[in-house]
Amino acid sequence: MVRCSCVFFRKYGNFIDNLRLFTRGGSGGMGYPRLGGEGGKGGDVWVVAHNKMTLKQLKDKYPKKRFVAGEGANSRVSALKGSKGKDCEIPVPIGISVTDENGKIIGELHKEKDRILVAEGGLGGKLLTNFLPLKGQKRVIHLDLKLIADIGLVGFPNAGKSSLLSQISHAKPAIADYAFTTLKPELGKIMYNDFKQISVADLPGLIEGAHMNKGMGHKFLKHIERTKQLLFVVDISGFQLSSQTQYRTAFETIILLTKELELYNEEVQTKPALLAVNKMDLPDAQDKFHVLMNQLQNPKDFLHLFGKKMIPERIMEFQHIIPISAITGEGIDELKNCIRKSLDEHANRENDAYHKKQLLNLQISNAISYSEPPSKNALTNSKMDRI
Ligand SMILES: Nc1nc2c(ncn2[C@@H]2O[C@H](COP(=O)(O)OP(=O)(O)OP(=O)(O)O)[C@@H](O)[C@H]2O)c(=O)[nH]1
Ligand SMILES: [Mg+2]
Repeated sequence: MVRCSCVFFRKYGNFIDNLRLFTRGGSGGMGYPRLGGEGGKGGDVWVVAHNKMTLKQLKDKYPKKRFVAGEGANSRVSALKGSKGKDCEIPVPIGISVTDENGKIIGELHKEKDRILVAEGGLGGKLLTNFLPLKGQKRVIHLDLKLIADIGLVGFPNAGKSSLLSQISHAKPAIADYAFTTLKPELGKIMYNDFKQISVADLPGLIEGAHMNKGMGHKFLKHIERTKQLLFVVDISGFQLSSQTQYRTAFETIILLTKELELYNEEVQTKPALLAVNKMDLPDAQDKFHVLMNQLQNPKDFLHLFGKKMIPERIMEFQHIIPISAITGEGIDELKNCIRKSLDEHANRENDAYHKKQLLNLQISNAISYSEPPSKNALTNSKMDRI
């Protein structure tokens, strides 16, 4: 049987968020037994993050998905120490997790030029190896992309997530009056007057049962793992996928989204969240908004409307609830301000926590040095002071 070294990838249109590659470090060079010469080490294979790279480009550029570093040079009379083989660099987008065949994480690339060694070159031949070179490390690796954004949009299909993204940023996502218009994650940037930028990830809509592979949004839930905060977008008139499925009110969609997040990964559900209640330009929207606010203020009074399995362990607490219309622009400025405020507050809290930790470490290390007898070095210094 011929084993295929081709690559598995999931494909959504032109978007690929996972790729399997073969990598091998270069072999070492031959040693020179007669003169005790040492062969060069084989080159290493690195995964390196690049700003503009995508997995699709990587796949198109290297269709064989094999990355082998150069061999170390043999030891020669003119160069007894052979030179090292050429390293091989695999350019990948920022936000990649690299795992081995067993799913063990080798490393993560969070910013431009971050690099991870994935396959080491073999040693050159030397006395220890009887002057024979060693082969490079062979490794199959998986690249898994998780977008890095400040805010992740979470909502049922058709709620107006992409419409909202196009209102608050220069992004031009597809918008249409049917479920699952957005097929792949899209990033946009909110620009503020003081040049601060906040990145927003628009994701395909989620439906109930998403964690059991219903719809397609669950495939993208991993992309909110690294966003700092969540922005729930709900349609004030609720949601109905088709005439065969149950109609859900705005409140129900919030509860069901919360449950889906919880079933996916409880940690995601603990992220700070904001709620944008969209389509406030529609008739009766104001009345429905009052009803929704009452439900959100007293959620326990309304949970009996749900089947037991649909009730989340923890009800989402929103930092801000903002009624908006992504069509007329109503509430958009306020939403932008709330997003900014919420992220700034979060950053301040993280900063405070960091400083407190630093202070604590300092106090601990001071306490340790007070309780320790003075070191030899300290004695020498004090002696020197006297001299
Ligand atoms: N009346 C009104 N319609 C809106 C508003 N926002 C979005 N829509 C409409 O709602 C429909 C769905 O909008 P999208 O932005 O594509 O919704 P989505 O949440 O991105 O949908 P998916 O990509 O399928 O998950 C489109 O026909 C929009 O024009 C709004 O504030 N008011
Ligand atoms: Mg969309």
